[in-house]
Amino acid sequence: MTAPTSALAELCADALAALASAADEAALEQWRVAWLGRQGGRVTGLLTSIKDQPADQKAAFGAEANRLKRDIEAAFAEKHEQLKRRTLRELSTTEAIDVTLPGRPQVIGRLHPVTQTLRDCVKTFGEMGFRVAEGPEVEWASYNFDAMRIPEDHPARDMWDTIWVDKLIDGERKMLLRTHTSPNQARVMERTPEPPIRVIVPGKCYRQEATDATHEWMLTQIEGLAVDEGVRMSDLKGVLYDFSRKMFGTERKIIFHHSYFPFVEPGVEMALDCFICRGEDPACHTCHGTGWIEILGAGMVHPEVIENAGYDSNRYTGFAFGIGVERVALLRWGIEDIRHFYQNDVRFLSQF
Ligand code: FA5
Repeated sequence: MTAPTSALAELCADALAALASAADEAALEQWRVAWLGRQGGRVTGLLTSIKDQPADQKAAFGAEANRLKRDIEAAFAEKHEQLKRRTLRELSTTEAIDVTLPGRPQVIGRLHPVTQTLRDCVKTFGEMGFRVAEGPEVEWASYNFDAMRIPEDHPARDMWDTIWVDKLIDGERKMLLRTHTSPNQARVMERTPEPPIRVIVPGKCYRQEATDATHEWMLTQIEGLAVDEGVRMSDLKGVLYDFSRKMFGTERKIIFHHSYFPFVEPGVEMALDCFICRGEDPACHTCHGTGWIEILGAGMVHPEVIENAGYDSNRYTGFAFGIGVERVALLRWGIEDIRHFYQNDVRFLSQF
């Protein structure tokens, strides 16, 4: 740096001393405003004072002041570089990526166990020639009940505690969350001019249930319907045995009980042996001490339901079944309580 004289030399020394003590970029900025700032910067002031110098000294003072300004600016630029390099050095230790660390695992989702079971059931029936149809979850009472031979005030309506859609039509509540998939028997027949029919209808159903180990208020069912000439009860049993063997293997015990559903005659329930107590604990809360866990209701389609579809019930007969998919999932994996399925606990769900 050139050696400035007297007052200029002093000012230069002060500027450089202050610059040397700027410890970080914020302090450096403060220094820049104080010394080189356009408004009130001390070096800037020095330059504007050239015009006030006596005429014979103006040129020398001006030359000296400009040289000094260039020196100070150069010192500032160097300090700025220094601080920037130091900041980068610090960041390279605090913010560095350690490429030797193992990566964070990506959590990959999977199908819910009830969905897995549903798909396996659908596949099994598909292999037996059943095609899949769908029906609405919000259903008309006329399909859910009347078409299924459950007229208003019939005690059979009390079998299901219905969740009504709170909407009045002609002063009456006529829509509900379907209590079973059976209304689709009527829906499928209605849109099929003539049998044969071999169809399954999977979907959610809703009931106002006091929940327990085998009852939820939302459940998944698969309705099955086959209508043709000469369809017999033995066909129904054959299909259900085949389904059970494929889903549960050949070792499980299966039982048919007589049961009542207004839309079939005769009606049955099919159950599997209780995997928790094997029928040996009268206090078992999964099978309620019966030794059996019911998975489906079934039977021969009532001739009146066949006739309502416009088919001749002397010519056509059919069977129908309604499987509880959550129950199938319980039995398949030995889960002791159906309520685990919908509590959304990933520790439970990730096991399947
Ligand atoms: C019915 O829903 C009839 N629609 C079944 C049917 C279809 C009979 C065709 C005849 C012909 P049920 O209410 O029993 O029947 O239910 C059928 C199956 O759904 C039961 O065997 C059970 O596996 C399952 N299920 C019923 N209620 C619940 C519930 N609250 N929680 C879980 N699963 C249930």
